[in-house]
Amino acid sequence: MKKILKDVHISILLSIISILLFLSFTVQADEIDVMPKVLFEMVDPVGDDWGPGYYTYPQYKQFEPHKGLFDITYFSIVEDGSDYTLEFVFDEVRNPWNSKYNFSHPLIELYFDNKSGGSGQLFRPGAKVKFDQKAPWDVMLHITGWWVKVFRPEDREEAERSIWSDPEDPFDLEAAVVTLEDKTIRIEIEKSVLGDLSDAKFYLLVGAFDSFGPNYYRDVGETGDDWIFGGAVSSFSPRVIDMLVPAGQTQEEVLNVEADADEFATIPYLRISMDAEAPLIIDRLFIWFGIFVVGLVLLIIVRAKSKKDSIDT
Ligand SMILES: [Ca+2]
Ligand SMILES: [Ca+2]
Repeated sequence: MKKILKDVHISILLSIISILLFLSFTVQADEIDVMPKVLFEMVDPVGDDWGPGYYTYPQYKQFEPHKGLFDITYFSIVEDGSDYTLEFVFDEVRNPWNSKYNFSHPLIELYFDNKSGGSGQLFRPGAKVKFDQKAPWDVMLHITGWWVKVFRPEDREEAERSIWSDPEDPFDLEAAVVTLEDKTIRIEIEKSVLGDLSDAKFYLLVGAFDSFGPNYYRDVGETGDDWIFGGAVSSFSPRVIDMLVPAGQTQEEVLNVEADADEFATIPYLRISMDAEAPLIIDRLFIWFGIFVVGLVLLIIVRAKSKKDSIDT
């Protein structure tokens, strides 16, 4: 009878340890899933909304204060449950043309390479740059104060047919939640729209929105005027006003073309890497391992004690 009771105790103890172990695994795993994860963040210099370093602002009063309106200073991608949240901070945000999302000036294009294959060309040529052929893109976001659109390389032909005021535009991502808080534009997009970004490469271009401009980019001429930028040296001069570049390179070098250029400037990609998350996961592995060891030691003690008791009786 005493032996049966001891066996029951051991079984109960084993069950409790198993449940604790199980809970510790599931709780930790849930936390990892639920906690927002910063996949990428980067600051960009203030005062570089000048393309290759020498573009001049359009002069009309709706571009006052003639600085900062296209100057991205921070960008991040956060994975939060089933969404990605993109944050773009600008040095100055104004809305003289009463856009839907409360910012009138920047046109943002984000190209992601997160699959094999893809396109090495701009979706539409407005930006006048070319991509690093090592990172062909698979999905891109085209963002203005009036819309967030998502395109894939195979959408080119159909996109040509759609116009910006089309209420039935199939590329308009109406489900995207766009908010402006001070000078931060925040966009929440369902992960499934973009696909997995945890190991993606990407390009981020900032132009100036112009509803009549080439592919909505405000033009850059040799000399600027009320409505266009000045400073182009060739027909290959980019219409990119600010951008992110990887460490070791400068935007001014990347976007510069010479007067006798015969091709567009090649822009480098940035990489999203989950390396920063590794220490967190390793920490948790240590916690799990610790719990496992404690459980194992308890089990050995109980076993030894029960063995000793049975010898004693
Ligand atoms: Ca900047
Ligand atoms: Ca920049």
